[in-house]
Amino acid sequence: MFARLNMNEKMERLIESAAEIIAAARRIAVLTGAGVSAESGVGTFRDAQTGLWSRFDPQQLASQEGFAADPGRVWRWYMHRLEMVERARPNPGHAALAALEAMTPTFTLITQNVDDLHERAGSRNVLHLHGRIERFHCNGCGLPYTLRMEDRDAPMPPTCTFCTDYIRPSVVWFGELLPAQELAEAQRAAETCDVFLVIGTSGVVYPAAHLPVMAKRRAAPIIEVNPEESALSEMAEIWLSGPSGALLPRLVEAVRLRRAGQENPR
Ligand code: BV8
Ligand code: ZN
Repeated sequence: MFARLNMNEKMERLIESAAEIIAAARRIAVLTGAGVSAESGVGTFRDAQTGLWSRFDPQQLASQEGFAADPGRVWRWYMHRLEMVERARPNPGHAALAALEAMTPTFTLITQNVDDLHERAGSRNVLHLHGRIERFHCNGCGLPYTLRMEDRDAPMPPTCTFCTDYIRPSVVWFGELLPAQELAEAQRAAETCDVFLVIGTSGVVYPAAHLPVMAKRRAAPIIEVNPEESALSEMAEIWLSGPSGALLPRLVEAVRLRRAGQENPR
């Protein structure tokens, strides 16, 4: 009787049910958000606003309007976050997703995160829908820019040698289009997957948050890992409520055991 089980036994049961679905899947799509990097010490997008940044709205800072209004403030915010990312190490959740990719014929990791922790954990096929914080280009002419040491604690962004406009991080700001190639590949994964995993995202930013809806519409089961309820939880077949750094390794180990069992049936 499920109700009589204690919390850990319940979680064990849910992990087993999720592992059964994932072990049977040939094509897996995953959408990650800032929550998957939280245990690496990279503040999630909405609570990256710790300390002196707490009084600013990230949605304002991550926009052309915010950059035009105060380029220095936006530049310093990104240098602060870039330093957090560079100091961070991938956590067991990132490693578990890389291990799952290695044991799955068709695996697409779609991330809203602008950090490189999935790559540093060994993930190979990563689609960055919102760009990369460690890359830069000119806000005016698009010329790529290589960050110099002196830029990191400069009060203002560097300027473009070609058109003199400000340099900005190569991330997608609110109101800006997502990279067409990555978005198309992510949509194809959502349209063809056998299971869609949603890890560590509040599910409020579009069009990324629409991807699990596309999978759900074709009856692909959605499995969510998040300590809090998100905007996507009610469409999830299974919601593993807890931190991804702790739950993903347990989930992937359960999948590995099932897959091994499938290969050499007793
Ligand atoms: C666009 C880069 C077309 C910058 C970011 C419908 C269609 C199209 C657009 C819209 C639409 N409706 C509204 C819009 C506008 C807007 C939007 O979605 N607004 C929302 C807020 C309503 N979308 C856009 O502007 C997009 N552009 O569509 O262009 C267009 C063009 C012109 C005119 C009109 C349309 C661009 C969106 C991209 C914005 N850029 N980031 C940067 O990072 O600095 S988005 C930003 O939010 C981050 O990338 C972040 O990844 C993303 C989503 O946040 P989450 O990752 O979910 O993080 P969050 O903090 O919210 O949540 C963390 C979660 O982790 C929580 O659930 C928490 O419980 C969980 N958690 C915590 N700890 C753990 C954990 N989980 C697991 N383990 C843990 N340990
Ligand atoms: Zn330029």
